[in-house]
Amino acid sequence: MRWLPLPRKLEVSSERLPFAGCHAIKTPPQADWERAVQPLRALGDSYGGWTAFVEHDSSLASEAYRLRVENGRIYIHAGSPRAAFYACHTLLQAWDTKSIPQMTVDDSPTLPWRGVVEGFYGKPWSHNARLKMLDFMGAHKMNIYLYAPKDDPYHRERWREPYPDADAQRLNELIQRAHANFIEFVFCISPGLSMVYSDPAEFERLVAKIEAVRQMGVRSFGLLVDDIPEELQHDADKKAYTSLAHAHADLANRLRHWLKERDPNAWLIVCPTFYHNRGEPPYVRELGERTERGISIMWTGPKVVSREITHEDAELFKIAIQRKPFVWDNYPVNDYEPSRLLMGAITGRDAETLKHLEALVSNPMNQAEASKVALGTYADFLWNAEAYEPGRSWENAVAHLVGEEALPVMMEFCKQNLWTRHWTESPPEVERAIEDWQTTGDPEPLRETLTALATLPRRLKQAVHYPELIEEIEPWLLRLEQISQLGLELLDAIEEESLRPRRILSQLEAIRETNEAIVCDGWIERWIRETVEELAES
Ligand code: LTM
Repeated sequence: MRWLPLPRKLEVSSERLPFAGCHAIKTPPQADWERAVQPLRALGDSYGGWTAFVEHDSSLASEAYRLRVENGRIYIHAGSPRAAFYACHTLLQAWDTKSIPQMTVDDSPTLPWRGVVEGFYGKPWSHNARLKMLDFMGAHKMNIYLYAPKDDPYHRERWREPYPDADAQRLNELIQRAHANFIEFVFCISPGLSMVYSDPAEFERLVAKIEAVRQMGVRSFGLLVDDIPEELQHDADKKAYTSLAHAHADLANRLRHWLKERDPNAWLIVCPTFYHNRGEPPYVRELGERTERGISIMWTGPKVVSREITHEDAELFKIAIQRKPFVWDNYPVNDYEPSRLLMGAITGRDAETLKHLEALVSNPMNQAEASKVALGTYADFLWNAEAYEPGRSWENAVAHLVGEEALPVMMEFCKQNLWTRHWTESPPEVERAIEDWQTTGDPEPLRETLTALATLPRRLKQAVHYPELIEEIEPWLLRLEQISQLGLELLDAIEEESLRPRRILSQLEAIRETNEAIVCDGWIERWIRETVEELAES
């Protein structure tokens, strides 16, 4: 069984029982419980006589559940409908389409809020990709999605304007899909590039935009003032406020009051202008001081892209803002280096860090499907951080994405795509093969490595039956094939003493010009250039 996330306590018998669905599912009467068992209901009725008994257990924490599978009977005790929904997904992970094992599970999450912020620059996800992402999140026990694509004009540049009807309808569909998956949908707005914070008419425009989304059933909103000028811009604001933090806190407090008057369960989350530090900037302290305690404050860790977020970092920021930070985690986002993919597991955070956080949301890549490798590992880490093992989680996330048969070849691909300038890992395997060739002069091991890389795209396309994923990673597959082939040509030319340096270098240039994707952290390109230049000189 490949658990993602790994349940906290689990006893699974080796005996499997034939199972193809339930003929009866007994739930508490409220509609939310019926929604919770939809994953089980979707299997259809079986003639095997299985019955599921789903009960609310108020002694359990809100997302905690107990699941027991016996022959013919499934018992779910859940702290809430969402917890029952998670129990159903745990059951589905144990199901191989024919049978399930007898088992007992006792489960609950490490962190209360776990999810995704679609908060990157560049091409936003398609509507369909978003719908699928919400299903993926629900199935992996993630419970919060922040809608904040920087390049949705109505989110940022044109924040004052209402969404056109077609966009509003799509937004509504997303909200309903989030609801079906027990995901908190947070609509974010970024007015900071142009808003006159002190102008009441501007506030009215902001809340008019928010009201339209509230009417669709949303109660949670994000006020994002990241990546805007670090000083007040408008004369009226300079007169009304003593600082940028003063203006942001005043706006956030007013907006929260407005929201709470309409819905006591409303939630406001603010992303500040200084969002990466250890709480040192006066802005952060002032914002913490002035914003009401119920408002959440986001943080990306000590850096914009934080390779590590330690519990000491989190504690310092927590003290500065006088509440637990809501982490906007910039991994596996690749908008700052779109030539790269980040296909690894999340590392550099641990269970101790999570103790100081209110929430953690991952900001993913422009490639929604490919992001699900890292996101699968986030789902695992955030649910059961105490047992998190990045290597195991990585394999499980890849297996969940492409299936067991394609796992080895997809892992091979992932291992060639782990680096950006902010996200360091140990060098790719090909680097060792290059070094060995340089010290021993034996071309065979390097030839073998390059051949494996050159054939990887073909092998992967044969094994992975997932058109949306293949389409997203196509430039990286092409680059892998092209550059490894050129490396092999170089090895042949050296061996045959027929090297034509200009030809190799112009081929290298042609690859670069036609395809910006970078694989293996660019090691093969560097090796080809340096080797050709050295040989041409000598
Ligand atoms: O991280 C934050 C809060 N804002 C932006 C993101 O929109 C962007 O995706 C990341 C990565 O480039 N960096 C930011 O500063």
